[in-house]
Amino acid sequence: MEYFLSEEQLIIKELAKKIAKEKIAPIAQKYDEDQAFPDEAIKILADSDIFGIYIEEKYGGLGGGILEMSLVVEELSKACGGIALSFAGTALGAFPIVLFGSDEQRQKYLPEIASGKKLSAFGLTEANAGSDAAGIQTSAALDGNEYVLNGTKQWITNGGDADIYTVIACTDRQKGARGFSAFIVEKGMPGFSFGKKENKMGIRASTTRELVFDNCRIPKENLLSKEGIGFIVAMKTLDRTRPGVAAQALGIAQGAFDEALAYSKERVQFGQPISSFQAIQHMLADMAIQIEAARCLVYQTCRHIDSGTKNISKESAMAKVMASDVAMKVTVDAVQILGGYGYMKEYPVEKMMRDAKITQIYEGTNQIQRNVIALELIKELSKK
Ligand code: COS
Repeated sequence: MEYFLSEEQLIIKELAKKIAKEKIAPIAQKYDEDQAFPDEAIKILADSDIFGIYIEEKYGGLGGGILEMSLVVEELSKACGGIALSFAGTALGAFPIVLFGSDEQRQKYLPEIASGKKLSAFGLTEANAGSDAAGIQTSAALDGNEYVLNGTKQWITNGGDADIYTVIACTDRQKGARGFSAFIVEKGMPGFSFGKKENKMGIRASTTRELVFDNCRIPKENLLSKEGIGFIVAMKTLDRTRPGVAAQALGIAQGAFDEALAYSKERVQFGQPISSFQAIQHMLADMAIQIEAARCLVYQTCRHIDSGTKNISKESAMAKVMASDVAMKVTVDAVQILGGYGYMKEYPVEKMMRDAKITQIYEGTNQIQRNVIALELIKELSKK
C-alpha cells in the first residue's frame, strides 16, 4: 500500500528499519529472557538522533510530529516491542513538557531528551488509580519555594532508568480532576526513590518500576504551566501518545505476520509447503487485511493530529483499540501457523504474542478507549 510518506519520513522509516533489523532483532530474545534494560540499543538510537524525532529543532530535535514518532515505534517494534518502548515511553514522559512546558523548561529538558542522553518517563498510574485516573492520591504541597511530593506511582515505564519524570499529583483534593497539577521531577532530587522492578509477561526489555515520593522536594519552577491543569496535561498527552501504542502494536503484528508467512513457505507437511493449504492461506490473508486496515487508521490518525486539529481524542482512541486488537489476534494466529514451533522460544512469535497483550491494556485499556469513543460520538451528535 502506498502511504504517500514524504522523503524525510521515508528516510526516518528506513533508518529505524535498519536499526531494528541489524541491531535490535539479534538481541531481542536475550533481553526478553534476562529482563534487562537495553543500554546498547538505547546508545544506538541516541547516536542516530532518533530520540529527537518529535521535538522542535530549536530544542535540539528533528522537528517531526506524531507520524514520524509512530513510524519509528512501528519499525522498532517489528523487532522488539520492549526495546521500542524505551523510546515510546520517553516520548510519553516528554510530551507534557513539549505541550505545556515554558520556554525555560523546554530549553532545560528537551535537548537532553532529544540527544538520548537522558530518558524520560510519565508518572500517572497508582495502585488504586489506573482506568480511574482521577483517583490518584499522590499529593504536592507548596512550601516556600518548593513543592513537597508524597505518594507512590506504579508500573512506570522507564522507571529508574529515566532521568526526567513528568508526574501528576494532587494539589487541591477538594477540586477533583481540576485539583491536579503536573511536575517535572529529576532523578536524584531529595526524597525521590524507586520501588520494585516488575516481573512481566511481555515487553520484558522495558523496565517497569514504582516511583516513591517521600517528602520529595522540587523547585517550584518545576510546576508545568499552572496548578489545577494536571488532569488535562495527562489527557492531552495521552491523546498524542496513544497512536504510538497503536504503532507499537502494528509493528508487533507485522513482525509476527512476516515470521508466519516465511515459515508457511518453508514448513513441509503432507509433501507440500503448508502455504499451499487453503486453511493457512485464509489465515494469512485475514492477518494481512487486518494489519493493513490498522495501518491506514494509525497513519491517518497521526496525520489528523499533526494537522493541528483540536478534536483528537476519539481518533486517537480508535487507532489504539484497532491496532492493539489486531496485534493480539495476529500474534495468536502466527503462533498457530508455526504450531508447536510457535510455542517454543527458539522462534520469536511466542514473545510477540506476549508483547502484544500489553497494548490492549496500557495508556488506557481498550474498554476505556471505547468509552471515550462512544462519549465523543454522542457529544458530536448533540452538536449537530
Ligand atoms: N482532553 C482535554 N480535556 C479532557 C480530556 C481530553 N482528552 N479528557 C477529559 N478532559 C477534561 C474534561 O473535559 C473534564 O473537564 P471539566 O472539569 O472542565 O469538565 C475533565 O478533564 C475531567 O474529565 P472527565 O469527567 O471525563 O474525567 P473522568 O474522571 O470521568 O475520566 C477517563 C475520564 C476515563 C477518560 C480518564 O480517566 C482516562 O483517560 N482514563 C484512563 C487513564 C489511562 O490512560 N491510564 C493509563 C495510565 S497512563 S500510561
